[in-house]
Amino acid sequence: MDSLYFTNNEPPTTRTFSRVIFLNQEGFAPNGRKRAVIKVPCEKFDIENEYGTVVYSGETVHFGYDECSGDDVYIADFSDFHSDGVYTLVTDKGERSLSFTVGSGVYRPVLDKLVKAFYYLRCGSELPEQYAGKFARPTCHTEKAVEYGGDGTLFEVSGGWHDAGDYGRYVTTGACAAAHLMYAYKLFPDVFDKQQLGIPPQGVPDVLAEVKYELDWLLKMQRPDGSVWHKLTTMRHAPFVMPHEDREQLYLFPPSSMAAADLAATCALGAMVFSEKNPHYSEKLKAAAELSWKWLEENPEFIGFSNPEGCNTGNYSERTDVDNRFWAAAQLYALTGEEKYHTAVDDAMIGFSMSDIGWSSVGGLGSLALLTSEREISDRLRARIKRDFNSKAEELKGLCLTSGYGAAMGSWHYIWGSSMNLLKHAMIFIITDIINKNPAYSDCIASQLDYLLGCNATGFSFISGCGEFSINSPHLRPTFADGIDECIPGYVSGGPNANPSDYDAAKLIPQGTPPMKCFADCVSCYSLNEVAIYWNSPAVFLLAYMADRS
Ligand code: G3I
Ligand code: 9MR
Ligand code: ZN
Repeated sequence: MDSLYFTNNEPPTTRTFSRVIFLNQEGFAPNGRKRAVIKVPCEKFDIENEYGTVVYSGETVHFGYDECSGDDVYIADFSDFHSDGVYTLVTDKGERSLSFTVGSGVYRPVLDKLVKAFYYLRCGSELPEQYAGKFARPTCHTEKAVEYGGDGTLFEVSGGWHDAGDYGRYVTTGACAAAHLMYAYKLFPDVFDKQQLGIPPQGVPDVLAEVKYELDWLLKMQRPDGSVWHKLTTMRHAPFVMPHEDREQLYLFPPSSMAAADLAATCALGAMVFSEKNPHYSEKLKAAAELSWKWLEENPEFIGFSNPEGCNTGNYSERTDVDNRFWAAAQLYALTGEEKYHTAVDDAMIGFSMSDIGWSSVGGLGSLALLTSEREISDRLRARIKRDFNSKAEELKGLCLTSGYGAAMGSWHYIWGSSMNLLKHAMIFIITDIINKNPAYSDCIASQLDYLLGCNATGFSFISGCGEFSINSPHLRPTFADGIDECIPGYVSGGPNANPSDYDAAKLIPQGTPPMKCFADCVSCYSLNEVAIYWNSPAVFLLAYMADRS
């Protein structure tokens, strides 16, 4: 989807939200915090049930000017309303919200859709109607790959998830997304134990079956010496065709030390997660993790990645690998208890955040490895982890409280993939509460979910198929090429980006638009509205936490 401007010679049609009340369009748990944001003057509000009967009345609080959206907003809080049902919020001037639910199961379907979205991204296998329904499609990308610049030897490296709206498969983002899902499972197992997603069963909870699909592919990306190819893509992004129609040559691009470290970490984590359920597989993952660690020891220098001439698929370049190596050491220490990993962890503690938790900065995943393990760690290390999480959470809480929409986001956070920033921040709040054994940030956590599901200045729910006014035209090849109007549900959009850099977004978003409003639900706008596995995965973590509490 190059440009809708180019193809039609006129602006693409995009939907805009026509109401003035913004709230979580899926709804709230009976005992949860419940809020709506109203962008016109309003003193009083009612909650009406499905039959138009007023079941609750309240007064708003004038929050004032919200910097990131440019809106002057009022807050309607009805947290002390606890009855199950489907409702609408109505202001004293007669403006109505979209409908929302109050009920203890409210977040389960959202969580299910978010996890199932990974299934629909499976590469190298058919999605039969039995599991994929109307989104069924043939298998894709099963041709063998060659090494870029190599001797033409063919490698069988099929499998894994498509990374995003494109058909590339990248080790660091895949490893990070799989790790988020495994940590969601480790911390909130009850939520997943009975989950029925309608995917091929593996004798383990479905979320782990889905993770295994990615781990199987990651294992193929490891070379015999333990080094790991950085990515597997065609030379250029495919046109907007179905995956099985993309038949260009696949290339394995040179190894990076980030890829080796992230693979070691994720396989070590997988070895722990699968140890009881599939011991043979667990051993295989452990061996892979150890092999890549050995390669990292033998190759202590940073080996980065940038695209060779002529290649335009994702770069996922990083400037350092110290955080990646820390994560690998921490995860291997948690798995084996061997002192050499503890030493490596202790030695690595300089120059990176220990609470950051996305693919480009994974120190927080190393911290999670240590926090969730029984292994002894030095007081110095424990103190550092606590300090990094607590100070970050306090800083983010400050942003959350000064945002009219409750987003823990400063204007600088609205970049390509801003949803990942928001979701990373939600994860940091959750982990800090776990560290302190005190739910001090639960309101902040709820606010991040509210934003994602519609309580933001665009009015969109940023998860496809969740909420009445949700994104439906993401930059996602199959969703465009399948000829079905409805988008596959469960995808998190990249979200508002104050520096829109694709051709259409740059034209569509007027200069000076406030950061939170720099968004369009437009298929060609990849810098605003693409989807990605590593934007879905922290959302799974957040929804698992929310479902666990409701
Ligand atoms: O970190 C800087 C920050 O310091 C600066 O103030 C800010 C101002 O724009 O930019 C920040 O960098 C941004 C960076 O993402 C942060 O991660 C860049 O502007 C932005 O262009 C960059 O976008 C990345 C994009 O690829 C382009 O490289 C996205 O993070 C990344 O998610 C995205 O990944 C693509 C893959 O290449 C291909 N597959 C799809 C995937 C999703 O869109
Ligand atoms: O579809 C691609 C998307 O996944 C990437 O995030 C984006 C940036 O690398 O690139 C998209 O592909 C575009 C390519 O870069 C330029 N030509 C148009 C492509 C979209 O169809
Ligand atoms: Zn594929």
